[in-house]
Amino acid sequence: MKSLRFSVIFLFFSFLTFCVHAQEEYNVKEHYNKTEVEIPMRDGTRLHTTIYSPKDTSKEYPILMQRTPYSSRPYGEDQFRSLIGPNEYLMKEGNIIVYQDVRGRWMSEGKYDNMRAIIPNKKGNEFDESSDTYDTIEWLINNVENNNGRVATWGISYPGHYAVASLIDAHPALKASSPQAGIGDFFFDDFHHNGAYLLSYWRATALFGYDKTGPTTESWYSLPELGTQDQYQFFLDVGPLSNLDKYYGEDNIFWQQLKEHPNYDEFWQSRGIIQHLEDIKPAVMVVGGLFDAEDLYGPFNTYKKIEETSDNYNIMVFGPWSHGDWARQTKRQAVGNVYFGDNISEDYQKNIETKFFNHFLKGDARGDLDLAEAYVYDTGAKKWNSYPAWPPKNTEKKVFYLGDNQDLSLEATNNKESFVSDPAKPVSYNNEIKAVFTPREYMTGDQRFAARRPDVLVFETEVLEEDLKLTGEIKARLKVATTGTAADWVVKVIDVYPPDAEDYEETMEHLDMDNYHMMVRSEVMRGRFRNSFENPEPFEPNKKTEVNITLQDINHTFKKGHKLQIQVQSTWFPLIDRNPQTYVPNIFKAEVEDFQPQTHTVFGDSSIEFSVIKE
Ligand code: PG9
Repeated sequence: MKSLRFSVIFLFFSFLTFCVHAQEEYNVKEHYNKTEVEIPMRDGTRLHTTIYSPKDTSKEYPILMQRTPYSSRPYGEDQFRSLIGPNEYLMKEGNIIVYQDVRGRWMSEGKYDNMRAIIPNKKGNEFDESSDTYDTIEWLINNVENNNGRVATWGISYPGHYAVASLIDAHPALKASSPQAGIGDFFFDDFHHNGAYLLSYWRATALFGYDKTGPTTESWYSLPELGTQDQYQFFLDVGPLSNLDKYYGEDNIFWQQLKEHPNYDEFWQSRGIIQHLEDIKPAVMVVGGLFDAEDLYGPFNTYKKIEETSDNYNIMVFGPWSHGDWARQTKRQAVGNVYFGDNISEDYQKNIETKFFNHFLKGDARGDLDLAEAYVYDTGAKKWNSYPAWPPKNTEKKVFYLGDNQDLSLEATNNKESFVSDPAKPVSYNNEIKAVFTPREYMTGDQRFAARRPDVLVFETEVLEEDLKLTGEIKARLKVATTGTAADWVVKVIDVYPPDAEDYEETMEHLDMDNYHMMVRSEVMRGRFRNSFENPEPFEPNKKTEVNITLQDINHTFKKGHKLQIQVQSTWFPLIDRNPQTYVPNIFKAEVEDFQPQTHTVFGDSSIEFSVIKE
């Protein structure tokens, strides 16, 4: 607790220092004018839009726009943000920076729709986030003084999703976009992973669940207070998800939608944006964090889909970042206990992000854009790699089997390992009693607490005699059985540190990094969706069954002296909700008696397929 309090105070004062520093060094109000306008969309709905324009009117500027559900505050033409734009370099050199409250949020009119579905071939006044962006750009280039007719969009997370939307049927003035950790699909990002509901996001349901009555500068929702740091205990005591209804009534539209759509039905499918990324014209730079707990599916699949369907300029940058770290000014980059290096975010902002925007917005004459196709940090060797393609083309599969006495073997075995999975005593997803709004640090968290539980299977290599670099896609091909009729399957890829591993400033004071079991990648498959996300099916008790899980890409060197470890488990609480392990049509409506301990088995011909760069 001491270290937590210290780190919160430390973070608070470093944030204050940053603001003061940014303000001391650069005062936005001295260099920019601010106006607020209501821009009419094609259906007449007016969107509240804030425009920061450089006071120096001796030249023209491009427009950099972020559309957001999180407010374009501060409101009032005499109230200024201390930092505007994607980074301080673009702010200081002068650009027209625009923030817009998306339809139905804050000071904008209209009705909000979570992950509003894109309407292909819109007719008449039909609208979506793509047309709202088009109409906004059309208004801006015709009404904002000193603009050079070139526009870019950017944003992180939900704003990143709206940047992706700007690419579809893009306005011709949209020359570039940088969707960063953009949500791709709420069935695979944020609120679900492969159909498992992220209970850890439950409080965030309030953020998007309630309609407001009109334009407002004040929030119209409040987050439920759990009254404890111990979210594991809170949600265990709650029991079946239906007991949460007392916190969110019928007026929480999003909570109702989550409960009514447990499967990947038309409701979720229509809201996925990846499917619409065809024939994209503007230049795109996708940015993501390799330890982003919120949106990994979105950015990886945005880049890959555009690469597949379009011949525009399309690159990606994935660093050793958790959600949004790349936009911060923290000198030391760390995620949880693990430190990755100095000035990683600043170097990215200065030498990649600023170059990208200037090249396409200012026709920057400073030489050709010599950026790589894919910058992907090696999170084990702790250095940047650049690749001519992603996933790299010159790779081959490296397959490990979940073998005898829990070794990772290069051959399948006839072995099998069983464990009792008890929903009354689920495996925690992290080892700290600390309430979260959305999960973050577990992405590099120490997994020793789990490895020592009888309901977590552990398979590992011997101590590596040479570096093992795993780069690209990961596919878990499990062969399992259960005495029940439903089960979740979690696969975790772990880097086991040697006894002499160095500690970092960020390492919690009670912890040493020797034998640290660092999470590198993890994913869950809700077993009912193993063959189809749209049409779930039960397990046949005790029948050997295939469950395949795609884990998000990695670029990680397991260094000599380390070990590669795989953990397999069936509860992950309260990151995800508990599976009753009795097949019910909708787990949101499961009853107490549905939650039963069951014995699960993992067979020795289960495998984890990695990719390695060919020598
Ligand atoms: N993807 C993040 C999020 C979405 C919905 C709820 C909570 C978080 C984000 O937009 O930051």
